[in-house]
Amino acid sequence: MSNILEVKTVCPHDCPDTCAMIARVQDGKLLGVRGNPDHPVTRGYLCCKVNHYEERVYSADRVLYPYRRVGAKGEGRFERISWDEAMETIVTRWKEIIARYGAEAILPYSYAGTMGIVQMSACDGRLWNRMGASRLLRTICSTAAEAGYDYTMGWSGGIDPESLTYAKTIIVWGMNPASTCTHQMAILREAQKRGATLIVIDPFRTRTAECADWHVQPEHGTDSALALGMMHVIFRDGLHDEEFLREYTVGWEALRERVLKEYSPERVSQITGISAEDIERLAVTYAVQRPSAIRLGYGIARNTNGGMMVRTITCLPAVIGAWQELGGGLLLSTSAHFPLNMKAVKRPDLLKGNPRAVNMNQLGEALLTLDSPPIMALYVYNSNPAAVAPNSNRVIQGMLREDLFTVVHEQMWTDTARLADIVLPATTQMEHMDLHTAYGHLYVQLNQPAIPPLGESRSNWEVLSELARRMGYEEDCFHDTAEDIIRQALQSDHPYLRGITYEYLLEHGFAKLKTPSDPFAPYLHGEIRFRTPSGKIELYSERALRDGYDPLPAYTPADETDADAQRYPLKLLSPAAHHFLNTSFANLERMQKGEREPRIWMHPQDAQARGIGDGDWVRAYNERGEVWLRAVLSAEHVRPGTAWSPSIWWHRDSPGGRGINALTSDRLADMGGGSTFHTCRIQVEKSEKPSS
Ligand SMILES: Nc1nc2c(c(=O)[nH]1)N[C@H]1C(S)=C(S)[C@@H](COP(=O)(O)OP(=O)(O)OC[C@H]3O[C@@H](n4cnc5c(=O)[nH]c(N)nc54)[C@H](O)[C@@H]3O)O[C@H]1N2
Ligand SMILES: Nc1nc2c(c(=O)[nH]1)N[C@H]1C(S)=C(S)[C@@H](COP(=O)(O)OP(=O)(O)OC[C@H]3O[C@@H](n4cnc5c(=O)[nH]c(N)nc54)[C@H](O)[C@@H]3O)O[C@H]1N2
Ligand SMILES: [Mo]
Repeated sequence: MSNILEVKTVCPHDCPDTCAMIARVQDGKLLGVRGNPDHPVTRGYLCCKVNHYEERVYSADRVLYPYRRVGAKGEGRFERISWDEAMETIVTRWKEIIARYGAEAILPYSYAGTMGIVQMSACDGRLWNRMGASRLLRTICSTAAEAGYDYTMGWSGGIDPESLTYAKTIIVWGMNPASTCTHQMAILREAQKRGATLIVIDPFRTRTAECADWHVQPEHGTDSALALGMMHVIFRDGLHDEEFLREYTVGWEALRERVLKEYSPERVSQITGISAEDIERLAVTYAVQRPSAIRLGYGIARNTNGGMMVRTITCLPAVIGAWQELGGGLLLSTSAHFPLNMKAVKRPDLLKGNPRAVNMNQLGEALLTLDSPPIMALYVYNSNPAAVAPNSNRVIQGMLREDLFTVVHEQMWTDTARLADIVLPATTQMEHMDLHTAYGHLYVQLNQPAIPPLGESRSNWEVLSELARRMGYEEDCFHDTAEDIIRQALQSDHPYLRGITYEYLLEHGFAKLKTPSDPFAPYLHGEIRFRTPSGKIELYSERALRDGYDPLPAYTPADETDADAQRYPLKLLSPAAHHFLNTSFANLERMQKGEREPRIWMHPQDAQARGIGDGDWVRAYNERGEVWLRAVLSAEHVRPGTAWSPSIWWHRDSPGGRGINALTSDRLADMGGGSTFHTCRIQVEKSEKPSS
């Protein structure tokens, strides 16, 4: 036993929990990981995905060496090359492309494969800023929600999840924490044990809904109406907090007038499918059984009306003055509370000029249609766009362009890596160093490497800083080590970071921000003004008006005009699968067993009308593509007209060779350039499963 080392690591994946892990290592081999019992949010356990991290680290799908494509594009035939040859090939091609088309012809594509300050943030900034490459708008996940929240609150800082145990009413709205962040779920369950009523608002009966005291199941995309109906009842019955509204908000009287006139429980019932009595009960519970908190997810925002839904829901706490109580308020994200020195990390000062921006939700379109200059080189890391971006067929068609030079830096032979010209091997979190903040708690954490890099793998920053040097960029920052970047990130006079140094984190692994209270209730202390132009919560927003939106919260139906509702009558939601993390983990046998098969939940009424029985294979299709899924029939889980498919299976592992995003649309949300995965129309028919 004595030669087993324990190393403090951090889960790097895109999840609010950002767990503190302890890796067990023997002779340079990872034996396993466990949750750090000292971390107040991780609490000594990990989710089902990360619990067997060694299976991911040593997966047969790992990319271990640099490769060059030898077959046709997308055929998947590669030969090993040296790092030196790979780097020279890339730099030579980039220089040619820059000379002929300009640097905007190069597009980096990345998201949150790791959320580290070094391996994500520094990598997303420095080189590409210096180069003047096309800027990637990283909009696939959170920007619609953040934009909606911002109109109301002026930024996105929410309450400390650890304060939720003080709440007596918690509404989990458009979020499925039992699957997407199990440690937030533990807090909600603790609150329930202390007497809180847990209400889940979701068109699907999720695992979270099954843990709730009450599942409110509205028609998909109608949540703004539901929130406005709640406000109607609250104002009508005098349950609003007039003192708070007068002091801290703008436009409350206009809002009151609107909801009293336009959003009666009867009308809202017609829109949402929730009975008027339930709307009344929901409103009264929320307003009276205090403190009241809302845990709002990003899932709900991935709709064509997602920004307005979030904008509207975010107005509710102000109406009842919920921000003034410990345990009250709203949590979308905590990430805005971390005062790291991100300018030093990302180096926006290196950017000269104003390169064009490409929305990552429209990658296929960009590759196929952008001109002056066209995209001639794509550099992918921390993401698997062939499978995660909407409208996959279009993305794949774009990546198959013969004249496009694609480099993919990956840990795994993903659908995207197989479409590359050059594939580079990436280290996992067990093999590199990083610093982490979180979007579901307030701890800063340091990840130390537990094992040496597998094969010839290298970290993102090692590769991108070397590419920068080989490009001839002479700035000092391209000589920084991971430790240098971490020290720069922590360099700040902000009181929240007092005592949180590199040395402290080396020893302790994590530290909670030194906020004025713990648990942190950001609007209880008077030192944070609301960050809107007026300094108040803007129920009426001049900014929204200027940007072309209704200045008041409103119900805007999901706009589904791109599909013929006759031909594609079913609404498809394809949110996070319990055992996968987007496409990460979806290649591992243990996780595939948990998820069983690509599946679609349907209402028995919709199935019967199509001759589909429980367990039948179906073909789901629209004008963008087709996928095969196993039908699960349930009258409790979905309303008639809606279908639900947990995502994201790899194309490689999907019958017919296409996963769910062959169906989803690359149309943008109403705000923030966000994705619209859940505004998707399909038709479904019974069909044999294709053999491939
Ligand atoms: N196991 C697992 N965990 C994950 C992920 C994963 O893929 N798997 N992904 C990670 C990432 S990147 C993110 S961003 C988060 C996302 O985590 P969540 O915010 O929980 O998002 P989703 O699970 O995508 O969607 C949540 C719910 O939104 C519902 N929804 C969709 N449209 C509407 C609507 O109009 N109204 C309402 N009320 N609900 C709606 C869906 O039915 C779904 O149950 O999870 C992270 N954690
Ligand atoms: N239908 C549907 N589609 C969705 C969603 C949905 O709910 N429904 N959710 C959307 C959301 S919320 C998001 S955030 C996106 C997520 O999209 P992505 O961020 O692309 O998420 P992953 O599928 O986890 O892919 C991350 C990839 O990064 C790689 N990686 C991890 N660490 C490193 C590293 O250190 N270096 C390098 N080079 N690579 C690394 C992993 O191996 C993995 O292949 O997907 C979106 N797509
Ligand atoms: Mo996400």
